[in-house]
Amino acid sequence: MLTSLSLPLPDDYAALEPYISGEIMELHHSKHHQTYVSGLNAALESIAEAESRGDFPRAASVAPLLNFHGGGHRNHSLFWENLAPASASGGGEPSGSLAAAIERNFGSAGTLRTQINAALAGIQGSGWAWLVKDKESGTLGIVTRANQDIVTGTAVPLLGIDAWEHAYYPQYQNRKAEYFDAIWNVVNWKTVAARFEKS
Ligand code: MN3
Repeated sequence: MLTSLSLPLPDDYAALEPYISGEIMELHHSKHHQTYVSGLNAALESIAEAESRGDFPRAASVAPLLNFHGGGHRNHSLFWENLAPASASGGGEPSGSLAAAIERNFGSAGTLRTQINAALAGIQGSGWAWLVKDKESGTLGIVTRANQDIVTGTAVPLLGIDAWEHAYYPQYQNRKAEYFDAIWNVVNWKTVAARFEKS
């Protein structure tokens, strides 16, 4: 049972400034992500309780909550690891075999950024854009997911960008394209490369 969160970033919520404000990071992690964890715990408890009574229709009815909160927890856990202060591992360009794969699949890292930003801009409502690697073909691609739906199947998520309003609104308001541009300054390519190598 999940009861607490860990954040693999410095405890300093302001570490990603000026690109992502400390106010956003604190709200996003300590309130929004916590809500998904709490919701996931509640859903798991409801399912266990219903199953213990043999009430399987009730257990099944909780599935959408499990999907939403479980997805929210998973997506944010991956997202935090994708970020690092610009003064540390954030920003710059991918290197090594990841860089070669990006060039092969997209032409350049710049083109990849442009294509992910276009995918993010095309999301209607809340959702995510992901750089993924297909486990079978090794091909890289860009996918979007609505709400907190997760990447599944043979696609392995390497880099996720949160396009929910809570990820940018206090700082960027309606200028979400500025957030999509700015976040590249704090993308931790080392994490992306590690996931690429492992997949
Ligand atoms: Mn979020």
